[in-house]
Amino acid sequence: MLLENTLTIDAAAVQFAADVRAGLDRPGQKELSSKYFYDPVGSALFEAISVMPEYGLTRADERVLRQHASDLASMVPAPLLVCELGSGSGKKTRWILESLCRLEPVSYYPIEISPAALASCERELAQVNGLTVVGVERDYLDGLREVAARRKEGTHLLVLFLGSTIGNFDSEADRRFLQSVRQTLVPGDCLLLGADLVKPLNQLLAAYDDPAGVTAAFNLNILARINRELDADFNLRQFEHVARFNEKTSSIEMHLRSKKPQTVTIPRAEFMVQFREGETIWTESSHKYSVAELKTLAAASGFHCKEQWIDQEWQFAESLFIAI
Ligand code: AVI
Repeated sequence: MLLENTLTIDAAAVQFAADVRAGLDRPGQKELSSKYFYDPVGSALFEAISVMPEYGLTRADERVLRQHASDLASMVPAPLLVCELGSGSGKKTRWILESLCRLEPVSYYPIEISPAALASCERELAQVNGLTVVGVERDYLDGLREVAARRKEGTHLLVLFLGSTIGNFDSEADRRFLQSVRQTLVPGDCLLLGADLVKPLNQLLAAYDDPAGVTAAFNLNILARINRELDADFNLRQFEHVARFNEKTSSIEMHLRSKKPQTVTIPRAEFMVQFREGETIWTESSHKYSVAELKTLAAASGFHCKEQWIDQEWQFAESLFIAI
């Protein structure tokens, strides 16, 4: 067992090194995948971002779920298994689960690769009456397939994909991902998708470049992580956080800009990389949807959009998709 764990950790480190090398070795735009933001430091910084006054996304997500949880509960079929892609802290999911449990007992399967996140979600939801929580330590699609395989005949699935994580997928990858989700479902199963909507530019830029520098620290931490895990020698003070809106793709892009010409060594990736002054590493895209685009996305991935609840304070949509 110990050996198996060690191998898993090593495999993740090897993958991280390979991805860092491939991303920084690209001709043209250098890239690092935003999935590598979320080590323990990055996850804590993301928690801090989500309470920043400039970043309304997380609060909007929670507000819509709280306001419309009982509407949702009345629209989904029973009996039901609930699974969530990414357990988060479990805080906002509580509203939905409590409403569902008022109607009948519910089994809830948070799917998450981080055992620490699963444990805190289980703690958060332990007191909900009528709820059984079964953590699934897998990536999203493998975990979903596993839960789908466990369901009894006649039981429907409600898949939760909240927090606008869908917006961090590469362009077109959102549709491909939802198509893969759809393939694990049967007609009548449901997907509740949380997605951030397009909003005024000044509001978006402040959300991704807050004056206290929390988002900058979140972005720079990816370089600190490469230093910690791959023995690299990035000097974080020689890079700066950049957030800009790409009108064509309707996305906020985060980059790290090199303040001067420099060379960085990454021993565990057996790699050395040079930066020109002003050159950037593209670290994240956060797509901002329109309401109509979400309906089109549903249709393109095998769903019908049955209902949309929109937060008016911070344009954010919770869409209920039904598998057709
Ligand atoms: C997790 N995800 C939806 C966040 C977003 O807004 O795209 C990640 C984030 N990046 C910067 N701030 C927050």
